[in-house]
Formats: sequence, structure tokens, C-alpha cells
Amino acid sequence: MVRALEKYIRPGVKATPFCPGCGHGILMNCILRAMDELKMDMRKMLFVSGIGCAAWIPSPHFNGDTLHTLHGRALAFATGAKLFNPELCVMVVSGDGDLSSIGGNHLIHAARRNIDLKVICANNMIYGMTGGQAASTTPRGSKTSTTAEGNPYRPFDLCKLVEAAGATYVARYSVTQPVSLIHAIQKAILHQGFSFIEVLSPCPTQFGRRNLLDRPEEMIQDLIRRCVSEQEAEGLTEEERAEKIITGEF
Ligand SMILES: Cc1ncc(C[n+]2csc(CCOP(=O)(O)OP(=O)(O)O)c2C)c(N)n1
Ligand SMILES: [Mg+2]
Repeated sequence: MVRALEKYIRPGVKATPFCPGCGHGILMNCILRAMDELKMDMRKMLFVSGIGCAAWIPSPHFNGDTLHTLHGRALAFATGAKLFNPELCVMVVSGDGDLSSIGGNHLIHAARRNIDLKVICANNMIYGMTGGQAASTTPRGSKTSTTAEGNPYRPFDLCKLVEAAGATYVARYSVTQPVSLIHAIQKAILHQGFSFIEVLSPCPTQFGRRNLLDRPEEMIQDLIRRCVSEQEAEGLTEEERAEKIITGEF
């Protein structure tokens, strides 16, 4: 088997910590593939993450400079690093909880300042690593360990949030759309300014099992069924549209 991306993996790091069916490993592969195709020099990259399963995507796996920081503070560290060394391509990879719940304030202000950071938010719609608590991205009605009767609150639309705040490249794709996702990551890398990609990543362990999507393939099928482009959504009734997730570049 040819392992074309093995050179990007830190020597000695053997296995990923992700559960069977977790989408974070697919996202990891897409990030490396995007960088490989662009022939990015790892010595000019810095990866910053907060805390959570998604924060493990770059650290300890990527064989380059990684900052594994505090929960919710990845963007603050990334901003400091970028200001200190503007030549660096600084990529933040972290979870929905990390970037938009505890880290929500840093997110809107980094977007407002249009700082040249490439932010990849792995959205599994829950706090995966800590036991499945509700996040600011948990859909209304979904069951989590803190909303056993169903989440009563409206979730953030992360792309709309950062776009309104001032982000200049915004996209959303699911790990079930790897080709489009790789292209979006490449665009974010090449874009000068605050780039944000929301990546829908299934979490069968914490989200699926509480929401009738217990098996990994059910979560993948559900994402394939629900992710549509803006054009595809136009032809749908309001009811049909309600359960869809709009993907694409915004
Ligand atoms: C200040 C602080 N508060 C809370 C925590 C506990 N904590 C660690 S990760 C996490 C949530 C992670 O969720 P997310 O960012 O969505 O990542 P996932 O595990 O779902 O990929 C929480 C609440 C912490 N480490 N530090
Ligand atoms: Mg999460």
C-alpha cells in the first residue's frame, strides 16, 4: 500500500485517537492532501488547535510546528503567532465547541479584523471528547448528555456568523464531500485574509447514539442525504429544506 501522505506524519505517532466512524480522520486526510497538492513547505506552516477530539487532528500527528493550546483560545494563540511572524501560513484546526462556544468571542473578533488565518472548524455538533454535552452548534431537538429531552436552543449558523463578522473566505462542506473540501482548503490557504471552513464531521459515539444514528454508516448516509448546494435547495419546499444542510462557498 502506498502511503503518499506518510511524510507529513510525525515519526513515532502510530494511531489516531478517533473512534470508529468519526469524521475527523477524513478531515485530517483532506488537509494533508490539500497541502500536498499545493506543495506547501511544512517549515512555513504553523498548526494551532484548542482542546477536544478535533484539536488532535494536527497535534500530535502533523510533522511540523503545532501549538496545542487552551480550550477556546486557539485563535488568540494563532493571532499572536501570525503577528510575530507574518511569513507563516497559520492554520487553526479545532472543534465546534472549541471555536464557537467557549471560543466564540475570539472567533467573531478574528473574523472582524480579517486576520490572515486559515480556520478549519470540525463541526460534529457536540462536545465529543468530554462526554457529549450540547454545543452552540447542536441542532434544536437533538439529544445530548446535557439535553436529554432535546436541545431547546437554536444553533449558530457558523458560516453566516463569521461572514457577518467580516470573514473574507467562507465555505461549508461535509467529510462526505472530500473533493470539494480539499479544493476549499486550498482556496483558504491561498486566500489572504480570514478564511473559515466549517466541516461537518460525524460523531457516532456521542451524537449518533443519542439521536437514532448509532452506526457509523448511518451517520455518513444521513450527511450524504442532507448536504445540498444552494442551487439544489432552491427547488425544495420549506419543509424539505428545513432538514437540509447547505454546503458550498459563501
Ligand atoms: C476552560 C476549559 N473548559 C472546559 C474544558 C473541557 N473541555 C475540553 S474539550 C471540550 C469540548 C470539545 O468539543 P469540541 O471543540 O466540539 O471538540 P470535539 O471533541 O467535539 O471534536 C470541553 C468542554 C477545558 N478543557 N477547559
Ligand atoms: Mg465538537
